Amino acid sequence: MKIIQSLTDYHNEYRRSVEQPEIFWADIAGDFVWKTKWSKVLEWDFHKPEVKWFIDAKLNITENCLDRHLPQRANQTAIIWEPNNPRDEARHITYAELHREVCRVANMLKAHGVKKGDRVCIYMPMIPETAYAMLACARIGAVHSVVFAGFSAGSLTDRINDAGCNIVLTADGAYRGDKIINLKGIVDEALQKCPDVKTVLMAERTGTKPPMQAGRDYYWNDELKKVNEICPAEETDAEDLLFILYTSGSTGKPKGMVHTCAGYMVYTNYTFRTAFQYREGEVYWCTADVGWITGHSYIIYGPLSAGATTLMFEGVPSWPDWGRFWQVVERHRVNIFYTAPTAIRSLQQAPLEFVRRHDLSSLRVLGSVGEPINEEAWQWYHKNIGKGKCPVVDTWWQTETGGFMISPISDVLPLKPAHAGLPLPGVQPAVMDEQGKEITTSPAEGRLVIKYPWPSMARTIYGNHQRFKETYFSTFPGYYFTGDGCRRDSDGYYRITGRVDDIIIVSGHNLGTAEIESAITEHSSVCEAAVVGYPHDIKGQGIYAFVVGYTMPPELEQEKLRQEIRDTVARIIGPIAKPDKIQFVSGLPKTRSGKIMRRILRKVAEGDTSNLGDTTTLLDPNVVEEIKRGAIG
Ligand code: 7RM
Repeated sequence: MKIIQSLTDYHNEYRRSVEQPEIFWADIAGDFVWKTKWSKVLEWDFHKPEVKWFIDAKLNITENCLDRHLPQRANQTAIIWEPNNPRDEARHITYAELHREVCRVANMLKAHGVKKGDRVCIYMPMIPETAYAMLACARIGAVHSVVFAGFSAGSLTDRINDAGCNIVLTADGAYRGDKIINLKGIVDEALQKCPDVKTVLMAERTGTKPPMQAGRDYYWNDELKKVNEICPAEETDAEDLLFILYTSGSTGKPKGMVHTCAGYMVYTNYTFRTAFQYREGEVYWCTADVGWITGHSYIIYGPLSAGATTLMFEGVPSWPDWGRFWQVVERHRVNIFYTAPTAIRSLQQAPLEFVRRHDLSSLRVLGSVGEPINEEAWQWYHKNIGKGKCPVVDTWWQTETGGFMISPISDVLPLKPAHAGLPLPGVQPAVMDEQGKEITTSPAEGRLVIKYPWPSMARTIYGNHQRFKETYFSTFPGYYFTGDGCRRDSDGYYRITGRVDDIIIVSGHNLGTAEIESAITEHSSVCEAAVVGYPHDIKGQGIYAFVVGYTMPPELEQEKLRQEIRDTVARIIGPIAKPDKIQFVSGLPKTRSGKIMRRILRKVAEGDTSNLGDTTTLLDPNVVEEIKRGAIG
């Protein structure tokens, strides 16, 4: 494969990828280990929708992440694991060790009856066992469904049942700064409503000795002792499921996005190497949790398939103090550092002394992901962390896209602060106007769609292809709709402006407002709720809830009720979804047909009530006055 090294390379490669996409991707795919090559590169139809890449090819992704590296890099570090507590020692796991551990865990799964195609739920902290677990599933052709360990028991129940998992991998507890989270306790609670789960394998991290249910729960290390370390890689089809990963929807329950083996492997590898210009021997650190797509694609699969050294960090940026990230960069001589704008903004608030104290001279590239990065944060990051020398690679992509779509290419494409930039080769974005027509001139502003398939796109929503079609392929028939708005300038650079649907991004986490509303109404005093996002200095967006009680709570009881509502949401979804602001109202602004006018609520939440637009279609315009009066600033 050709790695782009100049602006000319980029333009040539981009042109080739659009004019001859199949040849372009076949070239790139040629560098991997296949058990059988493809008979055809691509079949697609965005109307059905159906997309297949590398048809009839057989492979195992772990052979590409592990076995093929052994001849040259058995003793190179594959994973640097930095524990939560800076006083504890980091671990360096070589490719040989990683290979061995993955094979052992794979054999342990087999011993517990896991077969090709089975779904395995992984609810684990940021420890090496979690990486082994994901790769072990892939090794035997099982499908992992990683659930972020910050989700509540209820969210875990839903995800386990939706994916039809009958085994859960977990740990006794998780460290997060100075806190211990009782993961096994959450699993126990979740499993009360998961009749199909027969087995729980529990790694020990915190040594908290939670109760174990005989016949169901097993200690990871005991089970591991019973198996050997030889595990041939199962042959999977290019289009077999590699994993399911849930993401919030603008309505209804979270969607289990399905990713398949070959296209995902080829694309995450290509984009990792291209956007960051990864160089042999470099240390790369992505601060995401493996429970999100960023962790899947750019802590595990992309870097490992590229033979990189990837750092996995168990801790948080703020503990023991705000210098923790920079201490890790210094300690491991990190060359590529990839984080989220929300983290950058909170680090920016801490005294600069925390940055200055550490030697950051190893840094070569900085990355950003998860939400639009505001210009101020971009400048701070570039100046204080990158010392003005490191390009900021602002990667725009989604759980659904599997890998980077629009992104700067380190040192190759001229940077524009706060712009994701140009599409990577193979990606054909377009901007649609209000009427659903493509705007072919620049500058342009509208909704961002993708016109042509790329290898790592999600293939469906697990168990609900109809919803997949409705969510992504119906707004603009024949196009993949991203749900994002964007602007394209006269140089063709894209700037993503944010979601245009009812998804809000809070500290880089996608949350469906409908899901939060439904959690709030679980509180016995709440009759109805509407949730919108509002600009928040650190989190990007904050959560503003308008709540209608069965009776209006008296002033003195409101704070207590707010706390109860927050607790309810934390219990049902997880602490990340707790509303920042809760305003009690006697009614919501609704149209005559009963639709909540969110536009008005958004304005109120943003603190801009000067012009609420047309309110004449409201059933009861008086509620607007009341809402304006009670707005929480
Ligand atoms: C990777 C990830 C997807 C949504 C997406 C956007 C927003 C992500 C950027 C961004 C502007 C970016 N997957 N988003 N990256 N917006 N610039 N560089 O975050 O499924 O969790 O979220 O995140 O709105 O649609 S995700």
